[in-house]
Amino acid sequence: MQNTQQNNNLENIDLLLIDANIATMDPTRDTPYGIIENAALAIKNGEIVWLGEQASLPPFDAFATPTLSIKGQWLTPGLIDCHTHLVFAGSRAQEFEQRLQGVSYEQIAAQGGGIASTVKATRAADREQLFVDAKDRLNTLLKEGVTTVEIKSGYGLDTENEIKLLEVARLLGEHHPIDIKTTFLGAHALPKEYKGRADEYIDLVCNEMLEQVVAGGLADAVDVFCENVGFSYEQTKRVFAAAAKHNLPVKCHAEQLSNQHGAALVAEFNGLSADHIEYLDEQGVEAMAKVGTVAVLLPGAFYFLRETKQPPIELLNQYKVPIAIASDFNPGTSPLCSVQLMMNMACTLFRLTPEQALAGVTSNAAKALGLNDRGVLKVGARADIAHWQISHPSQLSYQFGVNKLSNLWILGKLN
Ligand code: DI6
Ligand code: FE
Repeated sequence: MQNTQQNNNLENIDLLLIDANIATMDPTRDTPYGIIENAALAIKNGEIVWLGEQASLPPFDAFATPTLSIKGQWLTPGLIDCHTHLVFAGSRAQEFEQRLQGVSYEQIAAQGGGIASTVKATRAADREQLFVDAKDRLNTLLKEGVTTVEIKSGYGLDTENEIKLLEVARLLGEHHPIDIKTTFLGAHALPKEYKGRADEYIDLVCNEMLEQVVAGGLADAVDVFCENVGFSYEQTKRVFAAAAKHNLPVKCHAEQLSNQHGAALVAEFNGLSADHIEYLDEQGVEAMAKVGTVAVLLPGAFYFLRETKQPPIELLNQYKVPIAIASDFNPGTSPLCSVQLMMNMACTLFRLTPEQALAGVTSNAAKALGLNDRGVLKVGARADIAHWQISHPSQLSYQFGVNKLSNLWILGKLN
């Protein structure tokens, strides 16, 4: 038996799912996708209290137990989008047109467009507008089976507006069924009022901003955009050191457009993840492998920017670095609000297997957020469960736009 703490008392459970095929994504099971066929799963108080082959279900009172037959279809962990910039205002559709006429992302940023234009719109937006727009985006994700979403700040770029974004993200967590984790990304871009004074801006991020973020309990992690168009290695290091002082875990937008060695740096700080990583080299991979930093692939941004440099998938596999996949949902480089599309893209663009793609939005996405209570269906885990009308879990990566979600439970509650 794999699950030694299996609860064999099925009295007073909230729900028993039977006749299911379960892709547990539990790496301790030695089947692909951690599959258990002809399985059952019991939920109590928002947790999984039993799962296994139905033939070994302990006796239970069939009249008193709320039971649902999955009819031979599939259960997976609820999907996790571990990297989004989902709270923002405005649109960058015109910039998209410009880029298609040959202007590069870096050129647009240098002309004061790009992130700066979203910052302008976001600063002008009130909390209510930001909340309503973000709620719509979360609803879109919920409909495709997403149960946990990470949301970064980074379009405020001053203390008041960074706090505003994180407060809206926290409020979404209170009012939306999706569980929200927040990340402080004050070091996303240099605001125009700090032009030529990047180190002073980093002082603001490390001191005033971070102190207020911590005082308000507004962030679960800290992120930096370490890039030519973002912040240098040294500046990134200062932000990580400040985060460490406050015991906040760090992550990094690393090696997206060039190799700044941000991945090795985030690993040095025992960071949760290095994200994008198209330009990651072997030393960076090795550094991540040593401490278990997760590689977060963002195929939406790769596709939308029409990048050609592939992330080093073979090296990541060789060094057994856990790979997660996320939407990077944002108005500039990935206005693509779909985790299932990312799964398909991770397979077609980066040659991941459908099993790796599903692990990328479940078990490894949970790791990228430092969460060990979800992403895998096992006894003791949160009952965040998606029920799909599919004939095999590879179908979740194979197909896009055909919604096969039948039911979605978050903390055991049907949505
Ligand atoms: N890398 C990205 O792809 C996004 N942020 C980042 O650091 C882009 C954000 C934007 O263009 O608005
Ligand atoms: Fe991003």
